[in-house]
Amino acid sequence: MASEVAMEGSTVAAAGTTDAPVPTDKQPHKLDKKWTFWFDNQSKKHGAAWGSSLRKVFTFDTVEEFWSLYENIFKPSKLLSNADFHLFKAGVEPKWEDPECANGGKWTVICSRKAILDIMWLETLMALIGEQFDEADEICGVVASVRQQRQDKISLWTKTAANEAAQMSIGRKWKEILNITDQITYSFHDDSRRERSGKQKSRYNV
Ligand code: MGP
Repeated sequence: MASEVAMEGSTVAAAGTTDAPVPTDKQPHKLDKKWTFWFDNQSKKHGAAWGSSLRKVFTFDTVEEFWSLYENIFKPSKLLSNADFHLFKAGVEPKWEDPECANGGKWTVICSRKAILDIMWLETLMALIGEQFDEADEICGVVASVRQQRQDKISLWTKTAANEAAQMSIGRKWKEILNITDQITYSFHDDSRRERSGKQKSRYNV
């Protein structure tokens, strides 16, 4: 029979039992929601349809899983050119076509140096899983894009592009989190979908 002893506020079972409860201080720290990492290596798909190399990597909902994933694989500076990393809310696909993203848009920060790209990526990931945005329901996810001919960038995708107040609040908060003063711009997915020229019309600035 399992005998239990209290140790520093946690409950542990005596050795020799098979159904020992996990000490509370060893239990994983649950996040508010589930998140999914995605990866897209576009460099391998010359001529292939957009999205054909987009892969779901892992869905997690604890702090411990996040750090283990981050430490092992997720550094955008190590990506080859034309590759993207995504962290999106579980159930939301990082595509304009996803119902949560269809009427949305994105704030974009240009990263001039790889070291800055890594720092901004990590700061943004922690802000998302740590629910630091007041308008958290508006956020779909974040994408780090490494581009050969252009500068690398990080884009924060949101849900309701037409809701200017919400987007401005998110843009301001993101700049604060990244500790940047340069202007950042918000574009609508609808415009990107229509134009497809590589030129992004900026709708809001902050
Ligand atoms: P991109 O990868 O978002 O931008 O979109 P990139 O490569 O950094 O270049 P930019 O200068 O356009 O910012 C590049 C192209 O990929 C788009 O013009 C679309 O043709 C296609 N594409 C990108 N996204 C995010 C989508 C998407 O969600 N759905 C579809 N169908 N095509 C997309």
